[in-house]
Amino acid sequence: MKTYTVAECARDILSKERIIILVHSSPDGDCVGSAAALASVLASLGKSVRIVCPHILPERLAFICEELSEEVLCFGRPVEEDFGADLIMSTDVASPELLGKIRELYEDKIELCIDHHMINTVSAGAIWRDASASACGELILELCDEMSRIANAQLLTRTVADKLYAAISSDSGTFKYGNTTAKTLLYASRLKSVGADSERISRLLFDTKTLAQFRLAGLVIPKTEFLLDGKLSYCLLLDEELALCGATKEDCDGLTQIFREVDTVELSIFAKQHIDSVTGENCVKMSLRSKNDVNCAKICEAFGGGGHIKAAGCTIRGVDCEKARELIVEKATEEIRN
Ligand SMILES: [Mn+2]
Repeated sequence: MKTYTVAECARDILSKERIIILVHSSPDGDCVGSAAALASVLASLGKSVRIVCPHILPERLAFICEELSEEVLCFGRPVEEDFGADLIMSTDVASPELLGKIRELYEDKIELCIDHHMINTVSAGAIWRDASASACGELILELCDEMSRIANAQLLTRTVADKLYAAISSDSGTFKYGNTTAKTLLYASRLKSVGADSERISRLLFDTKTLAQFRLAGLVIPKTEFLLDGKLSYCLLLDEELALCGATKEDCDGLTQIFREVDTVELSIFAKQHIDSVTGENCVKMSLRSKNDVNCAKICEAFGGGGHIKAAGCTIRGVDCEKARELIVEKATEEIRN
C-alpha cells in the first residue's frame, strides 16, 4: 500500500471522472460532511460522484447533503449497476468492518483511503492518513485547497464550507473535545470566512432533539441512581419505556451524554434493555462515558465489548436486568477505585 501526500491525492482524484466515495456504517457528521463536501467539489468540476453507505442517512444529518442531487446519495441503497466507477475511494473509514453489508462488494476495490484515525486497517491502493486531524473534514479542506490550486479555480464555495464545518464541528464536539487543535480552529475560521453558517450547523448538530428524545430524557433522569459518593451513575431504560415515549433506539444516542454532566460523576452507565428477537434472551446494552481517568474501554472489554477510553459499550446477555447491573457496577467500581 502506497502512502500519499495531499498533492498526490488531488492529482489522482482530478484525473478520474466517475468516482465512488465510501463512508462508514452508522454514518456521523464527519463522514457525511467530508464525503458531501468532496462530492460537491467534484460535481462542480463536471464529474459524476456517488456517496455509498451501508446505512440510510439519519434525518438529523440530512441538512448536510441539502444541495446534492438525489442520485449522488446512495445511503442504504446500491449504486446503479452501469455507473462504471473509475475510482473507488473512502473517507473516514478506519476498518473494512465499518463497511458493514457493502464490505464484500468494495473491500478489495478501494484505491484511495483518506482518514484521520489512529489505527486504519483498510487495505487500499494508497492511503493518506493524518491522525493529528480532529476530523476527516480537515483533510478534505486541505484536499480542496490543493485541487483549487491545480484546477486554478476557487473550489471552496459557501456550500462546500458548510459541509466541512459540519464535519469538523461534529468530530470535535463543536470544538469542545480534546482533539481540537490550533489548526482545527484556524480551519473553522477559514470556513466561516467563506460563509459557513456556524450558528445553524451547531444548532442542528448539537442543540436539536426530537420530541421523543426530550420525553425520554424526562423519563430517565428521575430513574438515575448515584453510587460511590456520586462518582458513578447508573440508569436502566426498559424496552417498554422506550415505546411509551414513542422513541426508537436512535433516540437513545444523545442520552448517554447527559449523566456525565453531573459534577460529581466520573463514570456514567446508561443501560438499555431489550429481548433478542432470535434467541429470546434478555439483553442489556451498556453505554459508558467517563470524564477523566476512568477507562471505559477496559470495563467493556470484560464483557466482550470495547471502544475508547472516555466512551465505550458492551452488551450483557442471558441474565436479568438486576444481575447485569450487579456485574457492570462491580467492574466499574473496581476501575474507579484503581
Ligand atoms: Mn471522523
